[in-house]
Amino acid sequence: MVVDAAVDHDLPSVGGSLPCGVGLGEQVRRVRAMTGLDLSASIMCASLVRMEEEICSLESAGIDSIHIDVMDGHFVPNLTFGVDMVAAIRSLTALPLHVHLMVSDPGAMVEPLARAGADVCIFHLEAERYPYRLIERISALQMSPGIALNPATPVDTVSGIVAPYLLVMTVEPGFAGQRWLAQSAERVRRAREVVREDTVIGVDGNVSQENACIARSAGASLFVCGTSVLFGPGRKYATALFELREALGTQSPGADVMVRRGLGDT
Ligand code: S6P
Ligand code: MG
Repeated sequence: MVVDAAVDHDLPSVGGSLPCGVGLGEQVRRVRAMTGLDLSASIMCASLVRMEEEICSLESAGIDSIHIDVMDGHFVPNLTFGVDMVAAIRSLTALPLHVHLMVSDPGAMVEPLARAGADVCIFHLEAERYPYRLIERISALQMSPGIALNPATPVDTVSGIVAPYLLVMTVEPGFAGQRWLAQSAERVRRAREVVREDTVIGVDGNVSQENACIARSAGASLFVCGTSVLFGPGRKYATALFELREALGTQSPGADVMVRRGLGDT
């Protein structure tokens, strides 16, 4: 099945009535177009009591998108944000909002999320019996659909599904601050082989600079930045993002897969 799901979410020009209008919209758009990288801030790792300030700082530091983890205490043993938080963040920034749904009934949330202003809506394959239908519904709501895979779910299960985003979980979902699972690089490599070339593959969980580079050469281009690379005492967002972009710039995108297919330099 082919769903023409890739909604082109042009970044609106930042400014106007948005509190975080720091005028970086064009610059961010250019950098993204040049590098093809998407550094996405996992906002559950930011200071929750200073959300407006945090969003503004991330935006002025040049983050590409905001990753919002929605949990229901059922699909994962934790609770985080709901639709109202997505709407609140939408009122602060024009950056793309990626919502990662870790809930048992993702279908029940897609209309409210679209109304709240989400741009990308990622649901877990393990939670949805009818993923083809849900992808179509999300697309019809003018959001870009994405599928997330738990570490234990075989990557080949997504081979027939077409969605603009595939999020490979590199830890068990539910909490920040966990350890990268060793099979993650191989899973990204395999994902790069089984999904369409234009599907953006993301990694989520313990994305340190080192792990991001491993994932980059395996074929990932979206990096969910949490406590491992962006948030933490004494870390400056602009410096962390600059260093991560520099490190990723030295990796050949998808080099591992090219080598495996006999198309690489070596
Ligand atoms: C966890 C959630 C993630 C985390 C992020 C934390 O289930 O989906 O988005 O917030 O991975 O990053 P880190 O670097 O603390 O593991
Ligand atoms: Mg997440």
